Amino acid sequence: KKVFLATGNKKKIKEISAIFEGFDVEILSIQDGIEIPEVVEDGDTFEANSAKKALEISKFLDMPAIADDSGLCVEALDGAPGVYSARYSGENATDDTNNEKLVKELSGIEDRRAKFVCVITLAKPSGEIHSFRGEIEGEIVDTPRGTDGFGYDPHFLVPEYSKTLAEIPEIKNKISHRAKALELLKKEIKEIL
Ligand code: ITT
Repeated sequence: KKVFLATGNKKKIKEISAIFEGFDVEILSIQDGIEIPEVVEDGDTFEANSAKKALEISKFLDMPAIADDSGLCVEALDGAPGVYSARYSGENATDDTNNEKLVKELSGIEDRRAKFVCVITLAKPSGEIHSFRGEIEGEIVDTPRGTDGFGYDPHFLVPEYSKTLAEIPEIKNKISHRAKALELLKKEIKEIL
């Protein structure tokens, strides 16, 4: 069975492929030379954007597709950057400029609680969709630590390990928002496809 992973983010492809390693569903992506159009993410929720990405690409390729919409929600910032996580610092945002903005917004604020959210959607060309949500709680630290992972990982401390997600790549793929959503998908994917 084959499914297309509808993302332009190579770090997501790496993490999701690792989680599906040894599982007998074949994951295709842009790294197999398949080109896909850009999907406009104009929804207010992770669920809406995830479903939109999966559905549009599934119809475009006429095969089942998976999409990942994810982001960081910071308690003291009323859930920001949330669905705007990728573009937090503007149109030409990079992980570095996003992290700079995050640290600045939290300066002088004691409450550091945050969570990562991931909504994975599996869509079929018929329009059928199945969505799965995973979350991980942590705390934002001002000084980045670790070089693995991507995005906000160097600033996201996991209290149970006293390490940021960028310091614990093998563990990240077992405990992360993405890992949790994908575990739920794995239980059902073979039946759905
Ligand atoms: P696609 O839409 O093509 O999948 P994207 O990077 O634009 O790629 P999103 O719209 O879902 O994906 O934005 C997710 C952003 O949230 C991402 O760019 C990171 O800044 C952040 N993020 C998501 N998961 C993360 C993780 O595991 N670790 C660190 N940051 C993460």
